[in-house]
Amino acid sequence: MFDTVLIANRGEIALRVLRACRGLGLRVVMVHSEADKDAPYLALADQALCIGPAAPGQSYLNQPAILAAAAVSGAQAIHPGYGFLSENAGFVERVEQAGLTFIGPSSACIRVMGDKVSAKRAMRASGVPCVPGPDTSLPEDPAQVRRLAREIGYPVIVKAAGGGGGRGMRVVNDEAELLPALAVTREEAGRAFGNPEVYIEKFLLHPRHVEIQVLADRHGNAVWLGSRDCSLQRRHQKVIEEAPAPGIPQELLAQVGDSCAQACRRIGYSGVGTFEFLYENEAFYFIEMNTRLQVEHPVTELTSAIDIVQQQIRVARGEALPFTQADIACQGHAFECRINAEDPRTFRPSPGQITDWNVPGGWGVRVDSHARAGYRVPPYYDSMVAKLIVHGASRADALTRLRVALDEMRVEGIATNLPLHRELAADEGFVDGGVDIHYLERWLKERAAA
Ligand code: MV4
Repeated sequence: MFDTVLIANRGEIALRVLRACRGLGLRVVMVHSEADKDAPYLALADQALCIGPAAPGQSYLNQPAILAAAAVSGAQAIHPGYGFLSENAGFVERVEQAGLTFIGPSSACIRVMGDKVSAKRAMRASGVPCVPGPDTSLPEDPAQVRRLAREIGYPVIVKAAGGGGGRGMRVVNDEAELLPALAVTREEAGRAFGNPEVYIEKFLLHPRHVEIQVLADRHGNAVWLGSRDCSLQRRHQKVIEEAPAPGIPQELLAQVGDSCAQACRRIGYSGVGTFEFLYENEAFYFIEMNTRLQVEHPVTELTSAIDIVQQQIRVARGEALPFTQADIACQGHAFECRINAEDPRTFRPSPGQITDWNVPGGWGVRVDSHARAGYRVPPYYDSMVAKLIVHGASRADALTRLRVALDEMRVEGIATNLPLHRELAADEGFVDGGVDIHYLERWLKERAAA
């Protein structure tokens, strides 16, 4: 059993995980790059160790340095946060082989889900509804490929098995485009992921991005904690998330949620996880599973009243889940705005020193952030400086609270996307709920033209 956790991440999630560790009476070792040496949250750790230069490849992705930091500090467990090494099966294997606990699923489960073809096969076999298309990678034979695409019906999408999160995919509108698209995607995938395997699916034109949060222990228990809608995104970067996904029939959601929990039991999954679905015409289509804690987990925490990070650590310690599906009741509605250090119109990153920092508060308002006045946002990492999360009894209540909180929040010294969030919180389409994955990019284009 571990009593010391090494946090192999930075920024708001490093602080979020530290707080969860403290709540469980655990010691905390933080690792950091040279660029983060003055980060205020490091002072809260029992020990802080520098693991390399600013470049992520030499620090937060530096596996030997992180394993050495665990060895010298006596940490017996590693929390990866999100991004960086959180879904790296090779790293998790090394952690396991070193006799340490990885706070997350087994390397075997991460490996299955990392290959999007094997993930789809496992999910379809477990009764999770998937996008129409084979759950095998494409054969070499052009005639066979053409037949498969014709069976699905155009448009189809070619995706790399090693891709995910929007990398390595190409839409194919008709048969003439099929083989060229296939060749290019294969070539790119081989270079980018070291795996040239590709697969095809029906391309859905106007879906929403709806996801299901799951939590599973190491004793075969698994639950789902409700839905989130993350459709409001630009270039695969989510901007605002909410829980639950609005306007979805409760019985349908329960059916899909139960299929996710069942799939976890079937594959021996443990830890937290997210099933990503496309949702179109009142139907769910599985696309990918994320085997990590997600940025947007707080909206689920506020609606489920479950501390997801604490539960993640507890199940890694071998504890059984303290509740069953029948105990879980989602209450009210929550939104999360990702506050980024970026120009609100051009989206260019805007690192630098924060001169003034005023965050909102009050009932139903939560701010997860590692920043403060005087903090210098480094240019080397993602530009998120805070998450503003609000909860209300209804979607309308939560939206009102979101507007009030956004008006209160002030960040000076760097540009942020707060103006964009304020505009979106007043936008009719967003206020109505249920916009599709293309809504924000369309909205930005129209606004730029006006
Ligand atoms: C799709 C799709 C339409 N049809 N698959 C993009 C990210 C990756 N997770 C999967 N993605 C998509 N897969 C089929 N069969 C449209 C997208 C997609 C998308 C999905 C979720 C959120 C934003 C998106 C933006 C563009 C495309």
